[in-house]
Amino acid sequence: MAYRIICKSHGILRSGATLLQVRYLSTSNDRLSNNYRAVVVGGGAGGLAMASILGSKFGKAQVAVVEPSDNHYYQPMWTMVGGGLKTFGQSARMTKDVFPSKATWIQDSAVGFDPDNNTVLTKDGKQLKYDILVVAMGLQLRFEQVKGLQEALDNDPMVCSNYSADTVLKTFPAIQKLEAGNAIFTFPNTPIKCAGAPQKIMYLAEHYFSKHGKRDKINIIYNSSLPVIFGVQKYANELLKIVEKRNIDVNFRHNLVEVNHEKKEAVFVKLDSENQDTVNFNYDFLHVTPPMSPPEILKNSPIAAENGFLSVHKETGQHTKYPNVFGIGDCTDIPTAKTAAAVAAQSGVLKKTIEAVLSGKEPQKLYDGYTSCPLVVGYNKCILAEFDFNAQPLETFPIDQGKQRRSMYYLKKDMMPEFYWKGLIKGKWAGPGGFRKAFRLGMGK
Ligand code: FAD
Ligand code: UQ1
Repeated sequence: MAYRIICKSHGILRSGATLLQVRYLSTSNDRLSNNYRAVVVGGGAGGLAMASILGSKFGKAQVAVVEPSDNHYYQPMWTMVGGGLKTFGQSARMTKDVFPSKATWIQDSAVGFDPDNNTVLTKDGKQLKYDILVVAMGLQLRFEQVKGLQEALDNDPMVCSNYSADTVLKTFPAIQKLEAGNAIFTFPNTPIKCAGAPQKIMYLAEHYFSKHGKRDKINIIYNSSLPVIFGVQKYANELLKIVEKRNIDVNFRHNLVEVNHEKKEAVFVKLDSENQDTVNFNYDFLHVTPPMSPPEILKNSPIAAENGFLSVHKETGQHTKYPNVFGIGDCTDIPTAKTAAAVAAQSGVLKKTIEAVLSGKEPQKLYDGYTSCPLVVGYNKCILAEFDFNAQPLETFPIDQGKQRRSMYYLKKDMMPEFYWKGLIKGKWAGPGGFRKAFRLGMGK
């Protein structure tokens, strides 16, 4: 045996986190028996950020990342790919090229969690033992939950979705091809990542149709399961003005349940109707945001909350029951909007949580729910929404971010990819909190 972790719970702290006592019996390591100081499940935005941080902390080959995919995607760019502003290639890197040098890539999928024995099981039959576990598995796309949708995506060039690597390349050709009729954009009845993205592509499409002289022949329809256009009042007010001015039909509490591509029909349940009535829309173009869920493997595990997401303390990222388990990003039950911007802020907090917990101290740095959604509303305008757990604006810049601005558009289009590739996934970008404080000269939030 290389080393053993003694893991005991020592009560609940003010922050809600649980103290952990970790005592290494030996620090020599035995890779053959798959023992690691840290195992990270998922090598997306949060997984690579934490693997970089933990790799630097624990040293070479002490941190394993379980990630099945050959490719790593900067998903926020898919809005721009769908709008014809970036190529798909610009959003992708080979996993091996972005993987932290001090971590070990296990190209495999996690299929089970045994937190009582500090073990992750993989599809290839490995049993990975850890001192600490970081879960960063993201969300699972559930195209199959909409009847006929996968078939429509496979067969109808006018049905597209920015949400997956397999479908995002359909979006811009479909926007270009549409000459007249109904262009429908949907928002599902589940939590999703980047809750602004279903409408960002709509504004880009609307702008494209206008620029190409076909806007007056196209009806733009936004059918959302939500009762509001956006969850933060300040930005919702501006978006409502935009949809009105640009003559976009918005139908709230409309949930897509079926697509019949042969009839060019999309079926929606009216969620507020007494008998869950359905209504059919003919489409000529359909951009679908699919339902999403926590990954099945996580949902059915002892580390999941009742709703299937990883159960963590929202301010520290530490698991609510297993003190040596931590979570980051979309797969957690942290009650904020699921974005890469949130992952950035969470990575800074989780680094401090893990350091505190490993040294038997109370975590001091607490997450405020910071998240951000750059609401691209056209080919040169963006509203940079930034907010906290209470859906209150938490803006970085000393200007009114409720307004559409060209500067925020270029921040989103040209600067954010750099923040992601060179900062976030290297564990060096913990969000704009420092800038915010500097702009406020240390006053307030
Ligand atoms: P992910 O980055 O999705 O990574 C999860 C990883 O886990 C994946 O690599 C996956 O392969 C792996 N995994 C899954 N199951 C297993 C398993 N069983 N075993 C091992 N590994 C597994 N965010 C913003 O901040 N700003 C934006 O403008 C923005 N726009 C967006 C637009 C679109 C169209 C999309 C799709 C997303 C957008 N986002 C945006 C959201 C952002 O991309 C996500 O919130 C972010 O990637 C979440 O990071 P994560 O690490 O939690 O999950
Ligand atoms: C951010 O930090 C981030 O992560 C890299 C994003 O993901 C792409 C974002 O979209 C945004 C807006 C932020 C926040 C950063 C600033 C400078 C406001």
